[in-house]
Amino acid sequence: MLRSLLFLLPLAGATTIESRSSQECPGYKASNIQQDATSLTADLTLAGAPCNSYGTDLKDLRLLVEYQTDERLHVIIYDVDEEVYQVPESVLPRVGSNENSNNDTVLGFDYVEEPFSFTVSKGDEVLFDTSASTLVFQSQYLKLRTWLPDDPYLYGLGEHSDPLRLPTNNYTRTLWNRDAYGTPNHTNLYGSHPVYYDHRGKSGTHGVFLLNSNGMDIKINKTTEGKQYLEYNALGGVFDFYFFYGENPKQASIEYSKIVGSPAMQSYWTLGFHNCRYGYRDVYELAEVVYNYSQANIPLETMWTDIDYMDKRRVFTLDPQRFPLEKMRELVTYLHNHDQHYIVMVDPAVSVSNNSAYNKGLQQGVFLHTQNGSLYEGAVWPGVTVFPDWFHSDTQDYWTGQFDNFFDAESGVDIDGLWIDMNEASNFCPYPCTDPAGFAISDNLPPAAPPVRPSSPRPLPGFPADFQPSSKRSLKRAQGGKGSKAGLPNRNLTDPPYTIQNAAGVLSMSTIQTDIIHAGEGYAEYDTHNIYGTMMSTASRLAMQSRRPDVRPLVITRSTYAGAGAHVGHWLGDNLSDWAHYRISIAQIVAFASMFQIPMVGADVCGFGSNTTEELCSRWASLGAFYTFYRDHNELGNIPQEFYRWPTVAESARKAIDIRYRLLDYIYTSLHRQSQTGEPFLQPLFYLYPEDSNTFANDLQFFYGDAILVSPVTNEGSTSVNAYFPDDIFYDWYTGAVVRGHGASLTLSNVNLTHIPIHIRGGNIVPVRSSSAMTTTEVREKGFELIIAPGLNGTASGSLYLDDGDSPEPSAVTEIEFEYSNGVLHIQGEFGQDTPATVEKCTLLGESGRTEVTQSFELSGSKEVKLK
Ligand code: MIG
Repeated sequence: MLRSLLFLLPLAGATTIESRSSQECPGYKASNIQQDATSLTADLTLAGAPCNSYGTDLKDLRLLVEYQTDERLHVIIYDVDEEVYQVPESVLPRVGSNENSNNDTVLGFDYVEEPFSFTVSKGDEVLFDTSASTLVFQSQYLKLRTWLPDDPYLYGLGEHSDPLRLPTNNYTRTLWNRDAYGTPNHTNLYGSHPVYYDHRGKSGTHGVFLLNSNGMDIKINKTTEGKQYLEYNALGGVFDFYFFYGENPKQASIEYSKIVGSPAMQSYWTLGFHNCRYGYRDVYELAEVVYNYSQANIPLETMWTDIDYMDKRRVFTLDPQRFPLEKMRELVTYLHNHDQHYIVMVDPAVSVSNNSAYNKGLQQGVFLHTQNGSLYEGAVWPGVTVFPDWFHSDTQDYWTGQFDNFFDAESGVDIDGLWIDMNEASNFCPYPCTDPAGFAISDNLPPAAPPVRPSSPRPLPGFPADFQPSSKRSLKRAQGGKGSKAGLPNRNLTDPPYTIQNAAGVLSMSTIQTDIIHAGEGYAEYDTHNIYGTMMSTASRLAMQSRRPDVRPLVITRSTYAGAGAHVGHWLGDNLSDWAHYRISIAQIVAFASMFQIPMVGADVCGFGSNTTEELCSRWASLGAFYTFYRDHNELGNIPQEFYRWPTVAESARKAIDIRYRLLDYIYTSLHRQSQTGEPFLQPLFYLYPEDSNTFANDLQFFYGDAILVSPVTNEGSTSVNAYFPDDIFYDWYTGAVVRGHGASLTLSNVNLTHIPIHIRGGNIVPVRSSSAMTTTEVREKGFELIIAPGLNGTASGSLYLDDGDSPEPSAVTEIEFEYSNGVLHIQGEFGQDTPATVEKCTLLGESGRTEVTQSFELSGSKEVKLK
């Protein structure tokens, strides 16, 4: 069926360059249309004189449309010669039509031959309609505009710090990965996720993923006539669209996971509380912090160290005075003996003064070179640096070798997880970087280490003698000093004619120069900039796997691209210790976890930059307990903010960690499910109430799995929160009191600084551990309590997944389904583990209060338990 409704809008009053170009460009004409049951192909030929507005118009294109599954349509428009860059399959493996279509295709594709445009619809409803402008496909510019309904509910297009529901007026999302200190809104941040979700209430939710890694501006705006549109303006690549449909937003997220891959499953311990700070002076200070947490009775699962541990900030080195190997090994052994963990940072850039890592890399030829054949040098923390070329066939070997050596369990720093930073990549030497050595960054160095440790440190009971005040240091401390798919030819790879709104300035500013050509196929950095961080992520994950094949590698990265969640988790980078960043972290974590499929995600708790306050840090300590990745991290130079520094913060953390740790198996079960099916764990409110429009823009509350509603206080000085409760039944986590939601906000008051309101959503059974503990290892030894929260219809269900917590492919697993109705709890599933878990108590919530049924039984087989 051809759509006949096609007209070019008169661009009255439009004076911007891109409008002029779209008016002048001829568009394409479709011919040679071939169609079979599941696909359509056509030739697209430039329909007039080239306009060459931002590069050269390509004359001959191909269209391929594939009905890949009932819910997914793939539409790709590419150059006949296939010279134009496409995201390599090694970075994002493509899905095909591997699922059987029942010929029940939900999404329809229609087109107009000339000027070519297409629509994607569901029944009578048009979801995407490119007749909004002429298609432009040039050597350095792609443009496509779709009409949207008025006042659309759009989400996604990360990474950003804007509201969860995207603005619809005069809004530009720039995707160009950037070291974005302070994560300012309306700018490009660390990662690129060119996928948006369009939620249409009852009619469901669809997503549009543009599989393109080039820099781009996506504009959401209205024409002068008030017609709503979304417009892509990309600097290259092809139009490679995946349209996917879900009956609800949750289902749409699941569909997206089928395209970019479902997320990596993390080890159980990674869900514990993590502490970090940039600026820890030496290994003794690390020990002090570990000790202080335990003295304050705040469970610290993992201690982290920033670039401070490095010798002059060179990767794969240790500062011999402040973080000497022997002491580091003692600290790590201490942590491991106490079921605690250790993580350090690694940056991609390698210092030219880093003898071993630099020379080895030179030998293997794995660093980036400029087009004239010289090594490409930039400046990062250690001064002049070179950058690994992840496309070089020996880079994995090089990277794995560095890890094997430096992080060797027997002779090196035996880390349990990895933190990777600066991988946008970040470069302190502004473009054009002609004198990297001139970028002295000594101003940023932490206070110099004292030549010897302060004379009267207090004893740290339980730590090795080396960490005690009177001990003779076993190690001599040095004295003094401080430590040929290159894409189309003839492109301007540093200063393309079309300008995206990169907040850093020109494309190459503060990053790797974009005219660099990579090894191997010869990809240009211009095209692959946005995947640099994800390639480092994958290489680092493989390196971690190689040194410890028996465990799931935890890698937390700053820069991401679509699909990164299959390999890594993400923290939100350099936020600030202010209320705005506290609030926006909610929108950011739910977007990453549900819409981008990177469920292991969190913001720096208490804020990274600038000084936090006791009040903010108290609130944040409890909000952060409901991120999936829960880490306190703070920038050098600001007041320390470990949770034990203030009584209220410590109390808030203890209370929230207690809840989180009791919920660990609920979290683990849900994350396991997401890793298998893509069903999101962290979710915005509208994911569970997709027909309640009051929830569509709510980004100050969220669901922690299907069962838990989190409603933090979000304003400074306030002790109350206006929390929205959909038309459903909820139960106060702390008291069990029923809150019958009526699709309206309720004021929850007297929320003191150490309290965070959470509610169980009716209809759920939540397995919790009977009590918390100081480590996740200890938590795993506790019995269970089943909290049964009947829904409005009186029934409830839930599940529990258990394995060894660590193995990449656990052999013995238990997977249980719980159902509750009419006073009876039904338990069934697979009970593969040797030692069955024990339920110690069932708690039934209801109008008449909490009924506790103390009854101990093993989860060893199907059974029914009478509760009334
Ligand atoms: O240019 O390693 O986002 O978490 O503490 C700053 C020092 C480099 C940025 C990271 C931050 C980290 C800091 N890094």
